[in-house]
Amino acid sequence: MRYSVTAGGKRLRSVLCLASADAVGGLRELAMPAACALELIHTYSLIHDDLPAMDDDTMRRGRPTLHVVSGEGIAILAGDGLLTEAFALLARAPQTTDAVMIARKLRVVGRIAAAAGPIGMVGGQAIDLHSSVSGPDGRDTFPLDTDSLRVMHAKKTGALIRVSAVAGAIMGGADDGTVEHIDAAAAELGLAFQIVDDILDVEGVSAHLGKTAGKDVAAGKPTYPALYGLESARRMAAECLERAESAFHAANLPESRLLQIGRWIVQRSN
Ligand code: GRG
Repeated sequence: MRYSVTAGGKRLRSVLCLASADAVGGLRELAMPAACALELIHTYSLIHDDLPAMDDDTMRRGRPTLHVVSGEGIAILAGDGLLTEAFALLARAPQTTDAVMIARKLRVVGRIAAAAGPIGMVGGQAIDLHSSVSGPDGRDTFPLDTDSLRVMHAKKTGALIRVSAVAGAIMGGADDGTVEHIDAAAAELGLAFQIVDDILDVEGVSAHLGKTAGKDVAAGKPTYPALYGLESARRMAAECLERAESAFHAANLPESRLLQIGRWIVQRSN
């Protein structure tokens, strides 16, 4: 667990969570347990995604993947441990007897569980696997069209990014309307992140990415550059940022770190 969590990574989900708490005028320390729990869940998903039964990768965060170093059994257990520990952390911190804070914590637990589980990340990963791997019964794969690709990404990577901003806003004490505007904006940032990740997979160098570049193309996976071309994919990411900006305006948060993070996500592909 420690090997993978301390390997680095951009900490995007944690930073989004803390920036969101800041943006709504909340105390950052109240959002810190959720920020850490989100990183634990994200790291678990990467460990399991890299397993031979899934994406089968040997390099992650600039290091050999966990199953290469410690074996598949330990990699599966490390992922299970990180996921479970994330919810233990959400339950125990911040420690409080205040009814308002307990209610915030419960909402955050429910939303993170939904985002990480079968209607979110796990479901998206299942769609991805089903579309790219023949089943044990030898049945053919089904290729994703552009709409299904969007839904798959919204669940697989978008849901956790989205809930990161939402969790920070809830722990920071935002009202329901603000939380929903932040949710809408973060959905756009999640899509932009995926589009940019696809662009970097085409253009990036493994040493810079910390993972194997060019894998999606080699595997014949439908990606945004493959479906729309590089320039259109870049434009689509920029349009996501514009829509996110409108949602932040609607939330009365026109200039916050959240928007700066959005700009950073999109600029990575330029
Ligand atoms: C195994 C249930 C289960 C889910 C796995 C997130 C995921 C689902 C798979 C990751 C596959 C992948 C490489 C998707 C592209 C976008 C993405 C999530 C990249 C990794 O996130 P970063 O770039 O990683 O934020 P760091 O290492 O910086 O934290």
